[in-house]
Amino acid sequence: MIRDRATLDLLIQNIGRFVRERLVPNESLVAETDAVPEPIIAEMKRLGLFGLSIPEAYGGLGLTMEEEAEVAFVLGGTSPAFRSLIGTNNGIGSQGIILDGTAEQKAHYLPRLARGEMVAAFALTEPGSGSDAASLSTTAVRHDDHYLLNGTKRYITNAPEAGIFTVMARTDPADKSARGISAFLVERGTPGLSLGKVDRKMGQRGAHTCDVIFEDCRVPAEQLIGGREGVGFRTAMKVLDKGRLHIAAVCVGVSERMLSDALGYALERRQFGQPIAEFQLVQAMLADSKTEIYAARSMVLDAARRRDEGLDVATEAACAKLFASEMCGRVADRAVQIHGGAGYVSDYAIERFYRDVRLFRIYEGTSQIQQLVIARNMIRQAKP
Ligand code: COS
Repeated sequence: MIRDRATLDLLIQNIGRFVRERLVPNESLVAETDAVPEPIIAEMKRLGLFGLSIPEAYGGLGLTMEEEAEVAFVLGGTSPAFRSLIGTNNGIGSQGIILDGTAEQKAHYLPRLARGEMVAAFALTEPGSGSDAASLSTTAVRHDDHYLLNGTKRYITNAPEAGIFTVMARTDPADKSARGISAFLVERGTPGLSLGKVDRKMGQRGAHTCDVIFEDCRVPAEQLIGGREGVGFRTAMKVLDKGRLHIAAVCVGVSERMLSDALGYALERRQFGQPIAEFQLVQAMLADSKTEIYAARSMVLDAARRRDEGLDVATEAACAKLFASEMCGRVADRAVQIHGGAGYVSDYAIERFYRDVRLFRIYEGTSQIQQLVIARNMIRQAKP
């Protein structure tokens, strides 16, 4: 749902200009230094990028899913590390509070997240539990007015920057199923919370992940999301439904950028006396990429509109994430191929993008988990 086309177009124009003039020229610097420069973060805050999907009542822009998807297409036009910094505040870091938080939790955290004063992270994955998220073993044991958390969370995006963590932990040790899991808001600086060393990743330098370790971490009982035990896994799954759609939209944007770079190179690079864009085998790669991007874009927008209508889009979000992230990998591969030897050296952005986009097929649910979600939902619906 687009609430007001003219307002959205203005926002998209502003963000598009910011991407072209400020982010694209700084891509190499971010990759070299493994950090987004402070002045750029300040500009992101001023543009409202940390609060795109946080409701207006809490100081965010309150974008609908369709509007957010259109913005993500534009943000995808540059290194995914920039998007990653604002991604958790708009997505998996804040959505648990937005969807299931108490009025007090919303009022306390959302305005700060919207302003970018605080970064939020989502702590579900553990050393022993990734795709099988419901098997997590971090515990949260109630003692009077607080819980004691123990366990380790792994590969947590933005953990080094985060001021608040949405943490899924088992409150009922006797219940090994998803129903024994609850979600907590744990602030950085809480005694017993520590961070591991920053992971050295294949790509997306400038975006950081690390372990988050809880050792008798004392969390006040009012930090239980929604004040209810046993519903934390459902909260996490609902958060991921939205997150998967967002990632699918980002995949479309990044694919458009890679294709644009590949087309630019194909028009410039001459072999056998003419630009390589004139060769039909190169044209096939360009055309297949264009077609697949268009398909993914259409899927994302359709799923986003359905979500805005209040429909359950668990299946459609998984379809969009699966198709868009796999498509993005194919486009990256073709774009490197079109660049030839130049695509394998770091003078061209495509070498970096090729590594950066590999993550899209893995995080917020691997492609295989998306397949599993889609097929399971089909089977469930087909049963009488
Ligand atoms: N929305 C709301 N509730 C949901 C849901 C959704 N999309 N998906 C599942 N649930 C609920 C189920 O209804 C069930 O609730 P009840 O116990 O009340 O019936 C509960 O959650 C457990 O669901 P299910 O039985 O399907 O859980 P499984 O352990 O079998 O598997 C998968 C769930 C595999 C889909 C889940 O573990 C998953 O998504 N794994 C990937 C995790 C991931 O994406 N990690 C990335 C890290 S974050 S970057």
